[in-house]
This record gives sequence, structure tokens and C-alpha cells, in this order.
Amino acid sequence: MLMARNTVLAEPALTDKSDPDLVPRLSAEKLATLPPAVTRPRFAPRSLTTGIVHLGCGAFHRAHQALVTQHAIEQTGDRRWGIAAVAMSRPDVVNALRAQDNLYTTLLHDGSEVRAEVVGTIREAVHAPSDHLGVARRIADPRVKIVTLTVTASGYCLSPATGRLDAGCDSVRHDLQCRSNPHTSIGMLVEGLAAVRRGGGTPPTVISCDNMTANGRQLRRAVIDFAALRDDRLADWIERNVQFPCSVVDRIVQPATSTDAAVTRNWLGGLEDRAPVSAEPFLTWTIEDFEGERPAWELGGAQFVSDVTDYELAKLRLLNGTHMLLAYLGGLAGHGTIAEASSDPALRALARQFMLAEQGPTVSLAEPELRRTVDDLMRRFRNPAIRHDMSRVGRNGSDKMIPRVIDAMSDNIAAGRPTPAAALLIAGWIRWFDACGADDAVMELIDDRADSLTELARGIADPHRRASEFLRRTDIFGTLPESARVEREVGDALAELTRDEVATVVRRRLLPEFDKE
Ligand code: CS2
Repeated sequence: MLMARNTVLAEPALTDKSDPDLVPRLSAEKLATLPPAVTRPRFAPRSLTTGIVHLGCGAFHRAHQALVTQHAIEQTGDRRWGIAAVAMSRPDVVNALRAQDNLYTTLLHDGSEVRAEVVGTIREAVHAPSDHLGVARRIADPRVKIVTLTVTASGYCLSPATGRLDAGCDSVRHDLQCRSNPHTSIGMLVEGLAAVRRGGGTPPTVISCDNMTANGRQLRRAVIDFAALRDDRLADWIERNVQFPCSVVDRIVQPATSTDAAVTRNWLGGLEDRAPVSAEPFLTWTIEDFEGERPAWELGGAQFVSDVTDYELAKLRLLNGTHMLLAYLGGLAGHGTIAEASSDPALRALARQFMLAEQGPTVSLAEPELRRTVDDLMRRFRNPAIRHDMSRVGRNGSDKMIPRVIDAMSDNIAAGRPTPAAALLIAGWIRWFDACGADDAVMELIDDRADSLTELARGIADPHRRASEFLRRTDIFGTLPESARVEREVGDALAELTRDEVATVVRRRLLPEFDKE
């Protein structure tokens, strides 16, 4: 049965059958009694005031920005940087956090060992749809100096064809009509910034932490376009006064599994935590320099640079692009996780070839650094303790194609370099629509464009025609150079994937030096 869902994968808080009254819960009071091996905040969480509003209180934020902020506060003792973490749709995580004084455990798995750290930077957990105060009023609080976002590309309400706000989409239309109760992050930001302007205050700096090209500039465009639909003077004020630095985040994170819940309980000496997160130890956060007050994030693991472009291209094309390759082809080959797919000899060789011979030459890393980065990435992908499943990594492929695959493919075509792995990745994604519909499907199809793409996939049996129709979707692929050749290569790969084993199709495209590895 096809399970198309037009929403991002929800992050459920762990459900637990135990009686909440009988199982002691993680709480501020119990922090001092935690076993010594557990790292805990070196400040009293309740002593923080809220200086940051974060939109998108998912696992990623809690294992990344919230932790970097904790380490920065520990270094400086500056208590102004508590976070109001806003869940945009589901209330589960908010409810779980509230019942434990907004504390939660981050488990860091390096593949052989686990470390546990309790995080205490979330000052308030907010469920946007039921929040009485309203996210905009929180943003407008003069103590709030920073707004960060992890809402995925679709949360920016931009039209891929124009790069401008999609003013026709239902949620944007709703937010324009119903200003006091916006549903989108863009509507919330504009309403909050409008309140700052009315009050004559200094606006917060707004930092995108989503995996997108030039994320700060895209966010700025969306916010200014939205504001202009309300009032040109507001748009002008935002343009002149609000900073939207770009930032590049990196850490592989998974929502905690039930095994993690049990592991957490052991670490916490029997205390219950219903909102733990699990991640790899690796973490980077590269932020474009900006003016104004902020936590000393550089003391907590972040770095500030004048231009993030090189970091962004390397991250999106090497890590995120290869994740897509492993998810689609790995899923078709029957693997359940990225770790399994990257341990499969044929896929491992293809992933290396894709990074070293296709994506790598389009990013500005010198050969030795590129090789080191690829070796590190392959190690990170193989981390057996991270159950990074295919549905999660493969979701919203239609939003991810251009920045993670097509931009590099276009650069390669312009430079005369062949792109067999990228063509196979695209074919794998197109085939994914059939595979998710199979009776024994283990992957779930999650994509904002799932309906129209499923219809397209079902309507055309011939692989070459189907490849051409998909590739003509400019909202997904933009305008490809040498499109006839790309259509033929993707069509060939799709025909082979329909007929042959994935490993056989992969091996036909391996260059000798990778096939031997
Ligand atoms: C993944 C990312 O799901 C995905 O799209 O590629 O979440 C990836 O794990 C992170 O960007 C790693 O920093």
C-alpha cells in the first residue's frame, strides 16, 4: 500500500506504557542526584532567561544548537541565552519536555561507546498551534536577540522556480489574512518583526540552520516578500534592519529509539526521560559573522566566518548528496539504514566514486583534504549505532535535488565531466515511487509533491519516457544543461533498475579504481 504523506516526518516523543506516577522522571530537582558519569549542565537551568527563540523543536535542534548553546553558557556563565523551543505542529515532544522541566538527554554514539549529556538550555517548550502568548510576541520580547530555525526547505514557502515567496500557497494566504495566528514560520517571523518595529526596538538576528543553499539569503527573501504583501514600509524596515546570516550545520541525528530510551534510563540511574535524542559525536556549525549580541557559540563548538559558501557546498554536495544516493539505491537494494547501505560493497564503492569523481571536483577542497573528508564521511555513514533509516533520509527528495545533486551535476556537465552516479541517483529516486508502493515496502514515501509524482510514475511505464517527464519538472530539477543526454542516461539507468539487481546496475558504472576498492 502506498503511504504518501505530505508532511515532514513527525518526531514522536517516546511512548511509554509504564505508569508515570511510579517511574521517577528526569527533573531539575534530580539533576544533582544523577550518576557521576552523566554530563549535566554546569549552571542551574532555571536561572536562564530566554534570549533565543528557535522554530522547529525537532531532534536536530536539540542535539545541535541547544547543546552548542549549553557549552557556550558553561564557558562564559552568561545566563541570557535560554531557548524558547517552538514545535511547529505536533505537541508530543513539547508535552514530554514540559513534564521534565524541559530537560532531556543527548546520547552520543561513536559506534562502540555511548556518552550521555543532559541538556538544560530549553527554557520553555512551546507548541505553536496551541500557544496562548503567540510565537510572534515571544520573538518581539526585547530580551530575545536571536531567532534560529530548523523547519526544512518547505517551511520557507519559496517557489523553487522563482526563488521568491510562493504567495499563492494556502498557508501563506492564511497567514496574510490571519496575522495574529500565523501557521508558517515566515508568517510568525514577520508578525514578530512587525511588533519589534512598532515598539521601536532592535530586531533579533534571524539564523537559518536548514540544509539549503544560501539559507540566510533565502530566508531573508521569503520574509521580505511576505512583509511586502502586508506593508511596503515594513518590508523596507526589515531590509534595512534585520540580519539573516547564513549558517551550515552538521551532525547526524536520529530521534531516539526504544533501545535508546532504555539506555538513557540506565545512564540516568533509573530516571525516565521521554524526550532523549541520539546523535554521532561529530558536530560543526559554521555561521556567517554578524553584529549584535549572541551567545559565545565559538566556545561551544561553532565557528564564525565571513563567507560560508565553501562550507555549504562541501556539506550539501558531499554529505547530503551522498545520503540521497545511499538512501534511494540502498532502499531499492533492501537495506534499511544508511549504515547498512554504506557497508554494501557495490554501494560503498559508488558512494566514494560519487564523492571523489563527481561531487568533489565541484567543491573547493584540495585533493588530500577531499580524500580525508570522504574517508571521514564513509566512517560516519557506517556508524552502526545510528539507525538513520531510508524513509527519513529519502524524504522530500524533490526539495533536495537541486542543491544537493543537480547544481553539482550542472557544473560537471559544463566542465565536460561524466556524471554516471548522479544519473543513477536520480533514476533510483524515480524508482523509489514504485518501490514505496510495493506490498512489502519498508520505505515510506514522504514528499510535498508525492501526489503529482506518484501519478506521473504510475501513468508512464516506459522508463525513458518516464525519466524525461520527471526531468522536465523544472520545480524539482531546474533547467539542466545537455538535457537530452541526461534524460537518456537517467532513462537507461531506470530501465536497468527495473530489470536488474541494484548491485549489477551499480557495478556497470564503477570506474576501475573504485571497483577494486
Ligand atoms: C540528511 C541530513 O535527512 C537528510 O536529509 O542528509 O539530515 C543529514 O543527516 C544532516 O544534514 C547531517 O548534518
